[in-house]
Amino acid sequence: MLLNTYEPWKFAFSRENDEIIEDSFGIIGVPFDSTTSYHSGSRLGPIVVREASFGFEKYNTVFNKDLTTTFYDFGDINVVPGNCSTTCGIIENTVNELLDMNIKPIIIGGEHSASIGSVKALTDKYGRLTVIHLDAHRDLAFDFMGERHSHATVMRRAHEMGADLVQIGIRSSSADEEEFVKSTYNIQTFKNKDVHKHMDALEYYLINIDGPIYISIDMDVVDPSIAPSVGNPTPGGLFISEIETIIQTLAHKNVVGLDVVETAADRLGDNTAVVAAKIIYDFLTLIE
Ligand SMILES: [Mn+2]
Repeated sequence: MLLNTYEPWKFAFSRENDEIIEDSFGIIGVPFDSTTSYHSGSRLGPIVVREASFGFEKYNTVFNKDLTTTFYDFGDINVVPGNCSTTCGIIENTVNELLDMNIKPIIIGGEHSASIGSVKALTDKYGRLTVIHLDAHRDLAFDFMGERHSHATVMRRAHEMGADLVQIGIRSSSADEEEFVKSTYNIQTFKNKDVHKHMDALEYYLINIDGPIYISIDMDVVDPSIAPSVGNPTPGGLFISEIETIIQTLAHKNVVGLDVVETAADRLGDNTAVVAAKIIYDFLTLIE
């Protein structure tokens, strides 16, 4: 009998984790979408993104490079449905466990609030982070309908933890969020059209960042014609080649963690899941 069984519960090309090699990367899934305000469904993101990862080949032809980075897939965390702050605490604890093993986290969401837990753990370890935030939205509300732990407040919480923010692909925000950005000195913005027309300026800015970097990618930063299955689809988004350039630029920097969140797909082979998997695959191919 000849059987070929792939493991869609683990990201393609991930290593068995019976023997951990330090200074590597560890994937964790966060199947949680309790504060989603529009399209729900991102709790299934970790499954569909992992499954989509099996569509890629180990040699990354775009970058002429083999995927040789050591990384593990530790599975999904146990979320507490309906309780965002407790779930963020579990994410923080899990990321701390990875950091104790000298493993850098890659989180597959799930709603964007997952970043609150990982940014907290990484800030405790490294001190002040620069968070490179790719998103259609600023996510800078102080609270969302009274909730401080929410997918709409995540970057405000990161800012409170001392992070410098670089927001890329922005094309939707509130007047309060714009006022907040003006009132503070350490939030840099590259709106969608800045990326389309002035990629060289963005690359120059990213290359010159010092210190530890955390990358947080809300899949709604991508144009909805390419990645429609997200919580809040917003027209006018980035294209694949632009995301590739941004990842390639950051791969030379001190990136201490990545999350790719808000994939709200419930179907294998979904476009958005494929794009999310490609972003993680490109990152793992390029990171040094
Ligand atoms: Mn968003």
